[in-house]
Amino acid sequence: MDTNGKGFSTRAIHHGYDAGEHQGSLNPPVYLTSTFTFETAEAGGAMFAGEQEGHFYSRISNPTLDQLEQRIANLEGAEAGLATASGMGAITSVLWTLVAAGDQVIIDKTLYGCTFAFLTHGLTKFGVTVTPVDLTDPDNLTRAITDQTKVVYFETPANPNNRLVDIAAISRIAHAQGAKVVVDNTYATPVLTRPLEHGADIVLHSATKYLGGHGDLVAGLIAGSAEDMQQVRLVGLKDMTGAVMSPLTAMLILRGLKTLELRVERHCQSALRVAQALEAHPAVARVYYPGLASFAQKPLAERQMSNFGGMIPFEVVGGKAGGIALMNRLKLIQRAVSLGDAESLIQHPASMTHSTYTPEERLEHGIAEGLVRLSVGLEDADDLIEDLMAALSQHNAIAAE
Ligand code: 3LM
Repeated sequence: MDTNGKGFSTRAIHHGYDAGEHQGSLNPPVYLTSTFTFETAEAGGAMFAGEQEGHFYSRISNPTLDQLEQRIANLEGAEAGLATASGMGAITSVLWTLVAAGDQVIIDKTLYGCTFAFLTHGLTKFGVTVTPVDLTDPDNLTRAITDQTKVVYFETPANPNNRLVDIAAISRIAHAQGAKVVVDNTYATPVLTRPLEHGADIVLHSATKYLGGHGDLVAGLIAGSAEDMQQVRLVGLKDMTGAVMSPLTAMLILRGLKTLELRVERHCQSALRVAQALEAHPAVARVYYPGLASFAQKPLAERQMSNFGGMIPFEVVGGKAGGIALMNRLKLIQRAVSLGDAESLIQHPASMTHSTYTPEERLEHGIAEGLVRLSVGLEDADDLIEDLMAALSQHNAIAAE
């Protein structure tokens, strides 16, 4: 179907699929197959040599994944997409492709814990220099970038503290040195930010989160130029990580994408109300939500995002003990890592998602020990606020003791 010029949701539902080509099946068929037969032995050889197009093994390509890859590419404004088994599979497949021993990767100071661990403990074992830089000020990149810098890597908003990075400013500086810019867009989703439109080269996702949207799968997605995606497919994914998505998972994400815009609108609407209610409560010390007037980078949020997302990191009075006590008193909001699900989820980054940082690193990288992170789900905002206020009212009594 030609979805050129159509709106986001129309493209999320229809792009790249024509029921008429599949016996009228409204939804794309799921090709549950590991391998594909060759018409002739010569045809098989030609496919391996890259002289003939076609699917021959599902670690390299599969029609169901192909459908999903076209859709994410379209939604991110990219030439091509690539599906992976997890967000970490996306990150490792991209980086193993782009760097070699002797190269430098510059990363923002705040990254998801396992991404930080892969870069600082994993890649460095193979002779790659990884330099954390505070990219919230682009001038810091100008000072840190060298001829060895191959990749500048960051999240915006960053997990867990919602720090924002100016994609356009960072891309200008990186490109002047010939470095590629890779953005983890898991938090914003292409509904709120499309990094490639701001100059980034590659965008990637933990599709486990908002893109899948229902907490029932683990997956990753990548989008960028056709040339970069082909490289990542044939080097990083096929040979180095093997982190291939299952066709059943691709089907679930195609289903999730149909409601992505609707869901993200609701996540944002509820999150603003919850953030305002939290900020107004005396037992809450700080709320880091880009939609609040108190958020230091609000002008950048307004420039780079079409709304402010569903994630609320906040600190309660009483630091870490206070945060943990609050979590344990919640009745509706679930204690769990991950994010972007229908269910609201709360977790404690210092002991959970960001326990891969040392306490010193967390301090230096702006991840407070007392921070708790709320992923605002799709329940009624009134019920979420009631749950939080009930837990916080007990907090007042304890804090006063
Ligand atoms: C979490 N995050 O709770 P997978 N990039 C970002 C992420 O938040 C994540 C990944 C990549 C969480 C997972 S912690 C054990 C649970 C910004 C994951 C990695 O490989 O699909 O989990 O994506 O913050």
